[in-house]
Amino acid sequence: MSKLVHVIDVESGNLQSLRNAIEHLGYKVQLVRKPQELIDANPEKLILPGVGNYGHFVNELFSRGFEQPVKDYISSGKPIMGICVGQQALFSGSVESPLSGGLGYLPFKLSRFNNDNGKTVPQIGWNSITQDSPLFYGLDPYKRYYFVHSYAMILNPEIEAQLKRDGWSIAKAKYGDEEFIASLNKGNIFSTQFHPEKSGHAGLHVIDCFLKQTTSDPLPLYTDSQKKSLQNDYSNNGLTRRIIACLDVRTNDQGDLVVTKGDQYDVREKENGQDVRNLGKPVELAQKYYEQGADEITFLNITSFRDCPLKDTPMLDVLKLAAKTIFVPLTVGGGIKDIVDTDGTTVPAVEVANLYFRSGADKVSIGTDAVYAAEKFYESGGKCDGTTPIETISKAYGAQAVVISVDPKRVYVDDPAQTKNRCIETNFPDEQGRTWCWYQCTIKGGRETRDLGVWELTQACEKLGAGEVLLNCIDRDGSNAGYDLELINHVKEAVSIPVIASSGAGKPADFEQGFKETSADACLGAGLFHRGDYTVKDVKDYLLANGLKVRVDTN
Ligand code: 1PR
Repeated sequence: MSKLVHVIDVESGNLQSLRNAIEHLGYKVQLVRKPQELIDANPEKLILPGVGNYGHFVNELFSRGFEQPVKDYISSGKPIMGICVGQQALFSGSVESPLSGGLGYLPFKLSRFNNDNGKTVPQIGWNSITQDSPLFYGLDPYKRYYFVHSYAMILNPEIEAQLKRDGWSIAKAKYGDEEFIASLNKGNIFSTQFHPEKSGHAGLHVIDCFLKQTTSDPLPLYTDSQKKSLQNDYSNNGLTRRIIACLDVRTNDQGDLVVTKGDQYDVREKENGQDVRNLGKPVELAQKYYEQGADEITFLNITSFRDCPLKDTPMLDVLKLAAKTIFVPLTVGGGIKDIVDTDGTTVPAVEVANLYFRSGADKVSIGTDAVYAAEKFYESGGKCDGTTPIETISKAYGAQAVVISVDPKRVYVDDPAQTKNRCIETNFPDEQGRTWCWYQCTIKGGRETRDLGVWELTQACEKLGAGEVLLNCIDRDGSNAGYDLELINHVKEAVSIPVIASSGAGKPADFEQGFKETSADACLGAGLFHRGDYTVKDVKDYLLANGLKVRVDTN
């Protein structure tokens, strides 16, 4: 059997992770950037991966002349696998980009998920597939797969009946009250809406089955109690409770790249000559957390303001190495902005982000520049000119690739009229008994405060195209006192995109509280994992024992 896999690359996102996954399975990858290359190569197996905007992807595919060669390949009967927007491109269109037609193998249009009952859009997280007909290519209803998308082929009985008549087998998934197509199969065509290359061992197995053409693979023999704990109860719109391990990375005084961790953002030891705390090596720790079951890994370059030629940024190597063996989403933050490189060239933020995506990142997180963008948004009367990093990166790679990282501090006031920013009435008054407070945004890792509240910031950034909020809290950072639940509820009210709770988790019960007392979409921990107080698995076991579904990924 040929060990060469051809992958169509129309330069619309991160293909490095897919390449890593295929290579991990023992195959070689040949990227195909021109239609003639596809014709000349006459591949044995072809993958059509896509991320980001539907119109952008199909327009790239068509304008580069891929339509006919891909159709000819499909007619030849050789296996093809579409991934995410690569699956969507098989349909005739999407309401996301009404002017762009797809390949037309299925005569339906994709639509956007609804926001009903507080459901966040995009769907970001780990969902399961339902089994009401035989499954294919190693899909397993007791496993979880990583979905990240706002548009989907939403199902109804008529569409299902027509698909059946047309000979399509489908695997369905359910997000909130909407059922959609998670995977498709007909003859040599196979596709997934989820990202198998980011779905841990479960996803690697699906890719492996496609590459080996194992169309039907028997399910593992689960015991009844395993089935009970693994099966979806649809309590959280179908998604498991997402646990993120975060690594704050910087160079220490000896010049080594280390994972560090602060208390209220101060990362220096209180004794021992005030050294930068060294908690381990970034790639080793990330790998460890992946094996413990982390659903996502976030790397933050916390000294991004230091000058260094962009191509030598140490985080690029960290990502390249981490992405080789870690098959869950990777986020990178710190220094995602327009920069003037050390040789004087100006590099726009979208190119900085592109370098990270090409190195294996799935999302970039923007801190300081998100604050500047929101300030510009309000100064210009509630709009921007399309040039802020949030806008440029979101347009090129999709909202799901843009996280904003917020570093707020609580500020008490006697009266809400004392600030233009939105206040909350807190259950935790300050020493002076004041019960009104707002959350002030900071920049440069908490070094500078701005006259902008977290409510105002997150609303502006959502409008500009951010897809997710990483919500830190300087007051709680490193405190082990649990999350600031009032802050999380405040931001959840402000936006409809997913919100990641961060800062303060010191024990598994803090994660439970984060999920049960707020509608946080994910909970992040740092210090408790780095110090070895608890593993990610400890946290997940605790959540499961307390009635919250988590992803369990076994090899
Ligand atoms: O402004 O776009 O260059 O991004 C800089 C990024 O670096 C921002 O995301 C900012 O949050 C982060 N950052 C800057 N300085 C620090 C610091 O700690 N001195 N770290 C810093 C932020 C917060 C979380 C931490 C949680 C959980 N660290 O990453 O992981 O608070 O900690 P815990 O579980 O131990 O309580 P830009």
